[in-house]
Amino acid sequence: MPKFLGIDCCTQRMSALVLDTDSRQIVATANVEYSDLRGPKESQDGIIPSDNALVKHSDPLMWVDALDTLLGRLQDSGFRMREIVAISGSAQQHGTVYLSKQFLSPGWLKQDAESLSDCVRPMLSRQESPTWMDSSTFDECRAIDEALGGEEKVREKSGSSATERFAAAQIRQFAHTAPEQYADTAVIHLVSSFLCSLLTGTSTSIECCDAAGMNLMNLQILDWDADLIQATAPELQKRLPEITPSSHKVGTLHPYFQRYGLGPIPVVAWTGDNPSSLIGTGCWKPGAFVVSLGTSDNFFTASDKFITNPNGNGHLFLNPAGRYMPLNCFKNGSCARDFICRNFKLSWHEFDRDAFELTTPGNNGNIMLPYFTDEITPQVMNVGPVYEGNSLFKSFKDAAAIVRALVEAQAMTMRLHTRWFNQKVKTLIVTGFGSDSAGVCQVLADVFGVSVERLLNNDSAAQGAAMRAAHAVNPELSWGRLTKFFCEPDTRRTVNPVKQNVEIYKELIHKYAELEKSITGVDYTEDD
Ligand code: XUL
Repeated sequence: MPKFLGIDCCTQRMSALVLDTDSRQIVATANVEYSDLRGPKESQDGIIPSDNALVKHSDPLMWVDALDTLLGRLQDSGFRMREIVAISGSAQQHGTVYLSKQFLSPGWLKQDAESLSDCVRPMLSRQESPTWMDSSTFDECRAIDEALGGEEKVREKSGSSATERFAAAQIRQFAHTAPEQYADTAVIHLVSSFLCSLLTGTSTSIECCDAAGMNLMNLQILDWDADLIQATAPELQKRLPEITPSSHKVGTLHPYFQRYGLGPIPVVAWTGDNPSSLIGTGCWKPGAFVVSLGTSDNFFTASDKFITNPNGNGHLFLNPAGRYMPLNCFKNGSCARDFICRNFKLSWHEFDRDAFELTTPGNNGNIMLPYFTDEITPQVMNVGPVYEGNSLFKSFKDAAAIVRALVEAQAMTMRLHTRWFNQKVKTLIVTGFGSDSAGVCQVLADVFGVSVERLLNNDSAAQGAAMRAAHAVNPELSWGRLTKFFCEPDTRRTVNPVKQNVEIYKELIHKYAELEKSITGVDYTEDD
């Protein structure tokens, strides 16, 4: 019976999941929290501590060690690894890994090596990888805009305005601040293509949907864009791998992985976590909308049209099933939810259930802007939540009111800033580890005025990776069939909107937009 392995490398953990396309079931899973790992530099939730709050780098060897540990744990779970017939993966988008010329010649991964990191360590031309959380590249973005003749020109080509957390700005900063290390860099990978390369033991190409999040690819020609490359860094073209279609088999699993009981199976190109979730939730056809509540919150859908947001918030990526994928990323997602839990010593259960029982929709007029760290949508660099409401609330003492204010704000900002998708939202599919919360799902249903559905499995990125592996090696496993097998909603957990609450939020969203304008100085309601 054919089994397909999908791996997802997210900000705080790496997970694996095996799909059986005959029994239509998940037959094995494994997880590694980066905080469990010994070895990598001291990291906070996968991020290296820095004095500059805008700098968010990770140790690439942490991901490398996580891959070894993850496969070991999957094998230790007793699952028969030999039954796996293909493998693919996904990773946090936008982050970059810098490697020396040795990475380009085959032979660096030895079958009998002690560990993957022993082989990779000597080839890192930069010890740290900037991640999607990094926002230290404002100046680099403006320089790229200027070189192209305006931010709209960058957007027309790449689907996004020059964006702080994207690969181009990260590379430009590195090339300018560390020219010698840049000169020693022979190849620059995304996190996804780097991890995929470890599986084959060769430097693989970059998958097109994840390449779309770099500000370097031209979405019309589906190839690197000469002007964007020129604006980013000297001699960058020769440092970039080729771009490959999403279902491309990039190679065969290296014999190093025999130690985990895996045979010489096809490795399918890895993509970004969000494009992978688009597949893993079964929302690859226009009409279905996904809210992914992970480290960040993301709102995305499939689209047949090339659309971008004139006000610059939001991105157009590619859909692994073909055409496009508009997306907005809200950085404060679980960072803000976790902050409130820690600050008020609330368990997730108290956050999720008690807080919503103790308060009412609309929160008696108490609203908040949810910026506990700098925000991507809308762009806010000044950190610190902003409140409007009664004095008890302002003094930051009423935990239940704060929880509701945060969750209502997160849902309203999502609604406000995704209107540029220009599609009517009929249902929301909510996924990611935050999707377990009935309270959060009810607020989303009421703010959007539509039903919220959840799937049986909320690790949709790893599931999407396994589905992509299956589709690539057996085209008879069409997207439609795979969706039917693995993405049926769990109807017992569907949350329907409450009419009275929908009316409350229709009013409240205007007040929220006003409060937001008082901070950003921009009236996003006009052009969103
Ligand atoms: C999307 C984004 C994040 C990362 C991390 O643009 O930056 O969702 O992919 O998950």
